[in-house]
Parts: sequence; structure tokens; C-alpha cells
Amino acid sequence: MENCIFCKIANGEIPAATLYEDEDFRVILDLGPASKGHALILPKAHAANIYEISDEMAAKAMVLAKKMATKMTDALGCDGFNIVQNNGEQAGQTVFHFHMHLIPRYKGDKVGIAWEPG
Ligand code: DGP
Repeated sequence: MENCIFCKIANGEIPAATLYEDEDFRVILDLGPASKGHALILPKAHAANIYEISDEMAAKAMVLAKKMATKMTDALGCDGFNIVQNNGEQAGQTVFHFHMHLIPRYKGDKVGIAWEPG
């Protein structure tokens, strides 16, 4: 989709720190990390949110989230893991291309995950 920053990043038109890539997804480090290693799963095909994404891609994204959480936990030695996915401004979505947040958690950390907008 034209003028969608995550379409451009996912498809390699704009560079980003990439942790993983396959034919359907790119996984990048978040520009404003909530914790060390905070990453985003971006599908290469545009869908604005959970309502628009196909069942097939939603299922693949979840399987990838499971794999990434396992590998990142091993690599980072984190103590827990949040997987967050926001839909709509009211829910805190700021980039309107479906994405899943992969947020490693560490003992004693203070990650403010925004359940409220703003
Ligand atoms: P959300 O609020 O769920 O829509 O999350 C959007 C996230 O995307 C937010 O944590 C910041 C991140 N972000 C926004 N623009 C860019 C960008 O250009 N590059 C990267 N790597 N992350 C971005």
C-alpha cells in the first residue's frame, strides 16, 4: 500500500534492523523499544489490523511469534515475554499496518505497556 511505512520496511524499501525474514514476514527491532530486544513482526502484505488480516496470515504470524519468543528468550536470557497486538487508535495503535510486538521482560524491569491511548 502506498505511503505505508511498515509496507516499505517489510518489503525492504526502507532499511531496518532485521532479526528474521521469510517470504511472508520481516521481524525488526522497534524504533522506540519498551525493553532490550523489543521487536515487531510485520507481514509483507498490507492489512491494517486484526480485522483485515487473512486467517492464514494471522495463523502464520502467531506461529512465527512463538518461534521468535523461544529464540529471543534463549538469545537474550530474558525472564518473561509479552506479545502485544494493538488495533485502532483507542487501543493504542499508531501505525496502521498489522504488527505484533515481541517484548522481552527482565526481572525488576518497569515496562509501561500502554493499554490506554496516549
Ligand atoms: P503500535 O502503537 O502498536 O502501532 O506500535 C507501533 C510501533 O512501531 C511503536 O512501538 C514504534 C514503532 N515504529 C514506528 N515507526 C517505526 C519505524 O519507522 N521503524 C521501526 N523500527 N519502528 C517503528
